[in-house]
Amino acid sequence: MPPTIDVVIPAYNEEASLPLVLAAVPRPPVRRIIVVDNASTDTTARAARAGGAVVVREERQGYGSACLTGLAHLRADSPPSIVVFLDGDYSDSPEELPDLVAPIADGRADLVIGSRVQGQRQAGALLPQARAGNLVACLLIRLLYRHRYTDLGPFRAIRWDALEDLEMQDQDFGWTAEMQVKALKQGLSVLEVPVSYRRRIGVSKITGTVKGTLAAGYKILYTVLRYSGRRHGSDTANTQPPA
Ligand SMILES: Nc1nc2c(ncn2[C@@H]2O[C@H](COP(=O)(O)OP(=O)(O)O)[C@@H](O)[C@H]2O)c(=O)[nH]1
Ligand SMILES: [Mg+2]
Repeated sequence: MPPTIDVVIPAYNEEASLPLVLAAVPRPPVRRIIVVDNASTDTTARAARAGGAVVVREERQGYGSACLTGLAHLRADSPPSIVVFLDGDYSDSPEELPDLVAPIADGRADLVIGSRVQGQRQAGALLPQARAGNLVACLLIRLLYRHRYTDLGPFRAIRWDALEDLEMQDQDFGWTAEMQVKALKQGLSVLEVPVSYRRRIGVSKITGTVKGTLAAGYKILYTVLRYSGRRHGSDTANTQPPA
C-alpha cells in the first residue's frame, strides 16, 4: 500500500505566497494539507482554504507552536504514515516533495531533511546570517552527536510513528534542531536530500530581522546543547531556557 502523506505548513501572514505554495504541492501523493494560521492578521486563512488546505488557527505565536498544533490536528483525525513540513513563504519548491518522501516510503530512512546547502539556491535566498547559524549549529551537532548534517532546513519529511516517539516540545525556533538531534539520540536513520531554495515572497519573520536571527540562533544552540549527553525523555530535558 502506498504511504499516506500529509503536509503541515506553519503560516504567519503569508497571503501573498500561500496560493503559489499550495498550487505546487503534488496531490496525489499528498492527501491533506494543514495550514496552521499562526494568528495572522492578513487573509492567510482565506488563501489557504482557496488553495484546498484545511486551516487550523493557533493564536500562540511561534514556529514550533504552529507545527505542534498541526500535528495535534492530524493525530485527532486519521494520522498519515508520513508527514512533510513546508514553509508558507514559497522559498521551498513543493514539487520536490517526492524526493523527500521516497527514502521513507522505501524503508531507507525515518527522517529526510531537505538540504538547501546541497541544493540550488537563488542568490540571496539563504541570508548570510542563516548560513552562518546553520554552519555553527551543524558543527556543534557533529561534535556532540557525531553526525554530519549540512542544514536545519524547514522542508523535511518524517515517518509519523517516529515523529510521535520524538515527543516534540519546542514552541519556536528550536523546532527544526530539536527534531534533528532527537532523531540522532533515538537512533533513527536520517538522510539529507538536496532541495532548491528561492528568495521568499513577503516579509521574513526570522532570519530577515536582527531580533529573529538572535533569538533563533540562541534557541537553536541551546536546543542542540540541551539534548546532548542525556537520554532524551529524562526529566531534566524538560527544563526551559532562561528568559
Ligand atoms: N517567525 C515566525 N514564523 C512563523 C510563525 N508562525 C508561522 N511562521 C511561518 O514560519 C515560516 C518561516 O518563517 P520566515 O519568515 O520565512 O523565516 P525565514 O525563512 O528565516 O525568513 C513561514 O512560513 C512563516 O509564515 C511565527 O509565529 N513566527
Ligand atoms: Mg522563509
